Amino acid sequence: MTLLTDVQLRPVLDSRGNATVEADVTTEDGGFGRAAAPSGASTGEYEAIELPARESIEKTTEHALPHLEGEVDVNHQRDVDNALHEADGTGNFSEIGANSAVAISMAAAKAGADSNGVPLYKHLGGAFRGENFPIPFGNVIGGGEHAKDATDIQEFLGAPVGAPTIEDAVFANANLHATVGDILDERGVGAGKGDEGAWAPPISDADAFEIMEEAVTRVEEDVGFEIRFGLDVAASEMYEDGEYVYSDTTRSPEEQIEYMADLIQDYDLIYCEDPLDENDFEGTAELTEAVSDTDCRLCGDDLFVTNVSRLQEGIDTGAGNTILIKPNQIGSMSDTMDAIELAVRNGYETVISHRSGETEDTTIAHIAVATDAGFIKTGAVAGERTAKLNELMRIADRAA
Ligand code: 2PG
Ligand code: MG
Repeated sequence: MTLLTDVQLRPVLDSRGNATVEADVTTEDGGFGRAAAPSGASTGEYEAIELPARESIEKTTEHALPHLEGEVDVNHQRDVDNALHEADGTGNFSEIGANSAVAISMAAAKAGADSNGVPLYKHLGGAFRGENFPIPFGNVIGGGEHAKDATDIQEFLGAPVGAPTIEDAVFANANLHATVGDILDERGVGAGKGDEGAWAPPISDADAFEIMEEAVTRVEEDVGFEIRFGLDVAASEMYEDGEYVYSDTTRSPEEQIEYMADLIQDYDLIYCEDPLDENDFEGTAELTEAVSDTDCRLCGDDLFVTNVSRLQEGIDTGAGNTILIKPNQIGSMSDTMDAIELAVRNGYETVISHRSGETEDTTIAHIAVATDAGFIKTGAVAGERTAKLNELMRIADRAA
């Protein structure tokens, strides 16, 4: 029994310059944990509810802290998370805010780890064996809700599948990011960067595919191992009145399924996230079937929102074969672990993910290692992204 004795909440900056919630948790034996909530831009309709940071802090301080301080055991994470749920009382954290809830939940896990004298990934149940590491998806070209006047598809993601070590994988993605920058330069295309540090050039999706292929070939030659790429289509963001609206065309749901299947086959995509609207389980199942002879991880982000009921619907209908895991989509560590467990039991791959609005918090790196996730999505460059990547390399080096 290690009592949680104190919770401090404060607003801190996220990578977009918005206020987010940071939590400090202390235990009776001096254990300490600090965590901050990330924040999405292309948020799913069914996500747990984030409140403005200061409002969430005020409500959580009033309603939840009295049920936590001196009341729960940090070695029983479910007690911490149940107390948060009970204090909120809504099922989706709309009363106290999922941002405070997830920050406290993650900070309590870290305080528990500290009190036990082990790194978070071990406290969460994993033991890094050295030979397994999550393959990092590196966002190198992007648009959608993350950058104006850039690609329609939200993210073009490098996947260094042949990298022998996490270090090789992380640096391959950085190399890919730099190489895309060189190619844009050679083509005379000026580009800023989107919310996650990816290049946000004013080019078509077709041009982005061409540049990705070229960049992957160049980096493969340089590093000597296989690199593939994938997409986060974030299709809900382009779905309007029953159609997918692209800058140059519109597609019906049937045409969207065909288009996605063609892209997966033509570019040998290893990954395709949210190819269809977040309510379209049947269409996603149809696409899953259509590409079942490929090794493409067809992933639900807005579709599943790290929620066991929605994932169960996906399992029942055959929609997708992979789930994106974002702790703040569901609001607590226990709910996050439940989603991972349900996925693994049903043969779904897991991708532990950052949000477009991030902080220097590294919790997702530990979750990925603890649960032996196949992949982690956390950008390629930019400090709030490299925080997670550097932590993965520290874990591999046993220094975290
Ligand atoms: C996504 C994420 C992260 P956001 O759609 O997968 O890349 O973006 O945090 O804006 O939802
Ligand atoms: Mg997504």
